Amino acid sequence: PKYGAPFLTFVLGGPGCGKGTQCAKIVETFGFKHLSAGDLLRREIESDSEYGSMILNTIKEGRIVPSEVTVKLIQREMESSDNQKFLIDGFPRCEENRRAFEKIIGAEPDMVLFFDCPEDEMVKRVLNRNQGRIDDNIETVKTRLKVFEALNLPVINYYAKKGKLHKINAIGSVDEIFEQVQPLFAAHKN
Ligand code: UP5
Ligand code: MG
Repeated sequence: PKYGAPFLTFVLGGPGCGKGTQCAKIVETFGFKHLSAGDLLRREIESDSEYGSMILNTIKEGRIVPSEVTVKLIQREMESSDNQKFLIDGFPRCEENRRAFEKIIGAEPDMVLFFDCPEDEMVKRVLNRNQGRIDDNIETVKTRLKVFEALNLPVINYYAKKGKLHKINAIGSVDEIFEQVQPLFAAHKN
């Protein structure tokens, strides 16, 4: 049995801003469980999931997978984890995602990080990544940026109004950026 509410952090920012990279450092230093929504969806494509081809096509186009699918994957990971400190990376991507999470999980994030990065830098990082992701091409990146601006920025603004948003300047070295991140987790020092 799990006692008490989990501690939830949403990690947001445009494509290639460095969410996954900074999450790895937070895990290392503060012992959080990292749940990348994109990684969970890519894993679902690799499994025999009935949603596999739909997810693949949606990611290939840089659009957003239906909320029910993504929230179920996140819920499954949360419920099977012993760790109650979660970093939810790359989700919620739109207001509908946010509302579905609140409804299905019945919780809101304790804090939200926003890695603020100029578009040209994000494009450069994505195109230099070279890990064979089907969405790391200039055409899809353009759509990912548009979708981020139109649908994810409203979610970021929502959390800013709620006083939960921590905006981080995502330009600089990985360590320089982590210098800004670290103090936000001071209460979770092991
Ligand atoms: N890098 C990192 N930090 C750097 C720094 N400070 N200086 C220089 N280089 C730096 O980093 C990207 C690259 O930059 C890496 O090569 C890294 O070494 C370098 P990374 O940490 O991977 O950035 P991240 O923000 O995680 O980039 P990612 O591409 O994963 O972000 P996206 O938000 O685009 O991708 P995600 O995997 O979250 O989603 C992919 C797709 O899945 C979406 O487009 C969507 O179609 C779908 N999706 C949903 O539908 N719903 C969801 O809820 C989630 C995803
Ligand atoms: Mg990522």
